[in-house]
Amino acid sequence: MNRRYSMMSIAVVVAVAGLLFASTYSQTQMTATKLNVPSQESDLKQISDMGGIQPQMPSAFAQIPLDQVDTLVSQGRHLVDVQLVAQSVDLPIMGGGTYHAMTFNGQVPGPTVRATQGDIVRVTLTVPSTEATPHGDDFHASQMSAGNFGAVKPGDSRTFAFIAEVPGQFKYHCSGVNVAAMDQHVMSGMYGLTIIDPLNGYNPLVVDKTDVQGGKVVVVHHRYEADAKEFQLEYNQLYLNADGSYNQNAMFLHNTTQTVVNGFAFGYVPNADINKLIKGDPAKNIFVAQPWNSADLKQYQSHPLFVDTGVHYRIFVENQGNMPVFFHIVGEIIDRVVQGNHVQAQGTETWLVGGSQGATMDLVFDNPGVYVAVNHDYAAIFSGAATVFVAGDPFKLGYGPGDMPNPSDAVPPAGLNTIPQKEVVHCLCTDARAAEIAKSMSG
Ligand SMILES: [Cu+2]
Repeated sequence: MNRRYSMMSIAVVVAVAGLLFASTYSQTQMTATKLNVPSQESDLKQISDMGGIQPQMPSAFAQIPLDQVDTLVSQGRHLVDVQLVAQSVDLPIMGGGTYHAMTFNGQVPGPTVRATQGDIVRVTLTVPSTEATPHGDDFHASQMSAGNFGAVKPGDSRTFAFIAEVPGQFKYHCSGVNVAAMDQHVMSGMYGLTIIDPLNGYNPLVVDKTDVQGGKVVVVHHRYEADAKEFQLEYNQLYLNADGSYNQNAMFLHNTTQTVVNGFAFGYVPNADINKLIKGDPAKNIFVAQPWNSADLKQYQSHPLFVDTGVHYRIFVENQGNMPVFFHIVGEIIDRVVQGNHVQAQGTETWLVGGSQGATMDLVFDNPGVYVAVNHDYAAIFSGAATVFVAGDPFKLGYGPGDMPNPSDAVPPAGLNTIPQKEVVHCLCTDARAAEIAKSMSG
C-alpha cells in the first residue's frame, strides 16, 4: 500500500473513532466541510489544520430526510410512528429487591415495533430533563449512518426515519452516551425488538411425519398455513452489584448475575394459582424454580406460555445480550428456522443465536405436555433462561384450545399473519406502564 494512503487511512480511522467516542461532538460539527483538494499533500495538511476528518454527510443524514416522509406516504408507503421515552427507574429482580433499570417507556424490553417490509419507520426518542445521562437509539432494522444514533441530551428529542427494506427481526438499543456506557444502558434494560414482516407475508410451514400405508412406512407432508400464533423471547443478562447497580467488571468477565428472558429470570413458569389448580396448594411448586409466585406481585407474577397442539407457532427469538443463546425446547424439535425470510434450518434440535442476532422459530406442538424453552448453556438455564410452554391441557383442568391467556410481554403486536391470542398483563414494567398496557388490551 502507498505510504501516503496508509497514513490517510490511519488519520480517517482515528478521526472517525474520535467522533464515535467523543462525548462532546454535535451534529453541526459532523455535517461539516467538503474535502475538495488538489493533492494528497494538501489533503493531509487540511486534515491537520481542521484537527481531523469531518465526514461529509447529507444535510438530514437519515436514510429518509424527514421532510420527504409525507411525499413518500402520498406515493403509497405506509408510515409506522414510534415514540420512545427514556426512563430510568428501579424494577424488581428475581430473589427480591430491585435493580437500577434503564428503560424505553418504563418497560423492559422496550415496546416491540412491528412493520411490513417497505414501510417507513419514523422513530422519535425523547430524553426527559429528569434523566441523569443522555441516551440514544440504534435501530438494527435500519441502514443509515451511525451518526444518527448519537446521544440525545436530557431535555431534548431526536427523530429519524428509514424504510424497512429487509424483513426479519432486529434489535434496537440505547447507544449510551455516544457509545460510552452503552453496555450499562443495554444490560440495564434499554433494548427492544423490531419485527419487519415480509411484504408478501410469511410462508406456510411444511412438517414431515411418517405414516404406515399398505404395510410400509412412508413420509407424509403436513402443511400449515402462514397464519400462526406468535411469541417473542428476548434474551439478555444482568450484571449487578449487591445494591442493584450495574457491575461493569462482572460484564467484562461474563460473570452473569441472572439470565433474563423479556427482562425476567424464570418469568414464564407456573405461579401460585397454577400450583393450586394442579396440586390443590398454592405453596406446592410444580416447577423447579418459581421466583415470581404470588398474585400480590401484580404484573410481575410469573405466567407460563399456553399453547395449542396442532397449531403453527412462530417464535421471534432475539439475543439482546453478550452471551450466545443456544435456543432449544426440551421435548420438541424446531420445525423450521427462518432469518431474513430465508429458511436456515428444518428439523433442528437447537439453533445458535449470537449476540445482536435474531431468528424466527416455526413449530407445531404435537402432543399435550410441558415443554421448556432454554438457552442450552447450563449457566444460562440455572440463572433464569427456562421458559415453560404448557401444550394442550396436560393436567386435565378442562380448558379448551386458546382459552388460557398468555403474558402480554411474550405476545408481539399483531402483524400480517398473526392469529390473535388472549392476553394477561405481564411485564417488567412500572405500574403506570402496566396500567397503560391493561387499558390498551381492554379497549
Ligand atoms: Cu441509554
